[in-house]
Amino acid sequence: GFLVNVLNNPQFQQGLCSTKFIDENPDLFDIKESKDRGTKLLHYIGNVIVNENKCAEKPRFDALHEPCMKKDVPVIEGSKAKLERLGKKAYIEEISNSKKLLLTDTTMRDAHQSLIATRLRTNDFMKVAAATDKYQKDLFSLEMWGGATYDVAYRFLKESPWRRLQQLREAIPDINFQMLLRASNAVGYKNYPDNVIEEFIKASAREGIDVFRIFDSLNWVENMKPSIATALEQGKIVEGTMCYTGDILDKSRSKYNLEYYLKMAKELEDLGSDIIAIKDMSGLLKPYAAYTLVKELKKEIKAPIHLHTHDTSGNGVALCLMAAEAGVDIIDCALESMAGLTSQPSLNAIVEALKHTERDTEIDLYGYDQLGRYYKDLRKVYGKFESDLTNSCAEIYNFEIPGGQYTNLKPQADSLGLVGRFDEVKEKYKEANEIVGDIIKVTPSSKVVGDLAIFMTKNKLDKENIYEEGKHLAFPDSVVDYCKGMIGQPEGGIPKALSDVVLKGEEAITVRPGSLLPSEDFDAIKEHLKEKFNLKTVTDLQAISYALYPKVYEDYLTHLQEYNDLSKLESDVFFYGLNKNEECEVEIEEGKVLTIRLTDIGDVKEDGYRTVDFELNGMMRAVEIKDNN
Ligand code: 3PY
Ligand code: ZN
Repeated sequence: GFLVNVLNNPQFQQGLCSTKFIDENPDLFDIKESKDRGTKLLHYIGNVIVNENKCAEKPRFDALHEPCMKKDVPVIEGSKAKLERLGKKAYIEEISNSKKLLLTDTTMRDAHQSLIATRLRTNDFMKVAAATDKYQKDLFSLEMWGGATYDVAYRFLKESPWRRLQQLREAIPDINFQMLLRASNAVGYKNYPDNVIEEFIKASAREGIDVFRIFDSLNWVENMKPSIATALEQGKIVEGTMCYTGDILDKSRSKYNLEYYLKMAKELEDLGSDIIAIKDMSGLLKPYAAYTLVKELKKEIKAPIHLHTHDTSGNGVALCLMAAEAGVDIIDCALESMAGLTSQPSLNAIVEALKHTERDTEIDLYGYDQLGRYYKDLRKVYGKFESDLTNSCAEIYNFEIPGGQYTNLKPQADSLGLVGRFDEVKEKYKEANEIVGDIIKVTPSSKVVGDLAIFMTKNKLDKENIYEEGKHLAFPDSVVDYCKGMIGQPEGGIPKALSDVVLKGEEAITVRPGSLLPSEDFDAIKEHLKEKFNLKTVTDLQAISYALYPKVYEDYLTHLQEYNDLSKLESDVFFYGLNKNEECEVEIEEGKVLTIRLTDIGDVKEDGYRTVDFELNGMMRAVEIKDNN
């Protein structure tokens, strides 16, 4: 059917499948197939209405603010154009010499990852892509890919992250694109074989990433070497990254002290990093500590310093200003309607705070306001993914939970039968961190601590009894992998008392996991996918996605075959379906628009199905939907 035609189309196979792809390939759709697509859409929407929205009244959303494009802004050179004109070396030097503070906008990656469970869809970004390109040229970069965006796209949005990158690249040619790469964990939760990491980085560079922020979840530099080297070979900007934890001003905590970070920064610079990033994923870097850390790094390190933080404590802007005062070169922030709390500090606030100072960003906020108003409206459509965190929490300094995890841990605990016990889980998180050896906590090491915390809460374990009681218990997979050395080596090593009780005699490794993992056979993957999904050819990008996430990727392909491409559906319909007598339009190919109206939702019948009645382009159509509630 349609999917097979699409997937076999050479243009799709080369990964050039932009929105234009369908427009340019009308031969893919004969009349029967286009009917088929209508039916599949009705099934998707029917299923959302019955099983996601549980037949409830759908919230009403106002029209989204459309950024005004009329304002004449001074024509300036975009950061990507400048990078290409000057070449990497001179471009980086210019950053080092610049008095003005440069900014990265994380709205398209970390901001929504931390606020609304990474759910923003490509369709919604594309609506403001032109405005973004016009108004945000003066940014150092847009962080718009990597981290959790990759698997969430397949898992929950049923769209391809590669297509997002391609479409945004085409629509935003002038601004540097930045991604977050978990070193040997790529955009996943475990170490992958070296050849997977290599192919993934090469493909990301080819498809449009300019800046690779590379970190290891245990700050184990050994584990960062292959990805740093590969990204450098592609000629891209590499940000060698240190994850910040602890408190360098607290002299009673000696493990992650100033010397620790200075030493690591030096190592990363020696590996050829163009920029050194401080990744404060949990918002633990306090303002005065930020000042000291940046000041000392600027003395020791030639490369520019790029600061990333989260505003969970409410100290975000303050620490950015202190870092600016100490000479930081670039800071991550987000449009104000997507900033604050577990997200990044507000870009607008930082720009205003630095006006008429030495570090003035010289950013004209007009266009940023236009974009911010769009995201403010849009965020309501994603309301159901918001956490219930409504105020800043300085308690984060005590628990050290990363921004993204902070919003996820509660639903995770709830779903595992710990409803109403989140305070306990947070206390256990702290205790679990001690048990695993006071480690850096960021994806995926944060998952080890989170899983252990939940496990301890459920099994009534504490740091006294865990070594005895644990003998009879199977620990969570993430904890077992950690003890086996499969995510790497933490500072100070893995505590023996823990690995003894967790591994129960199994062996652990101390070398880089990637050096032991057998190479992935991409040809075999392609053959497998061809056969299983009846495809003529499989692209390199598809094979990479399978190598990273076999099950998630197969589920995505199955969903695509069942419901077709849903990327043109508006997000309110994608997430909530339709109300009775509400209508939506879906452009399934250029000039071909389907109008869909919901007319009735039937009662559950004996067989567990409901009949959902629609009008499709004015014609009555009923679909049978199984009610899973
Ligand atoms: C990620 O790895 O996705 C993160 O944002 C970690 O902070
Ligand atoms: Zn972050």
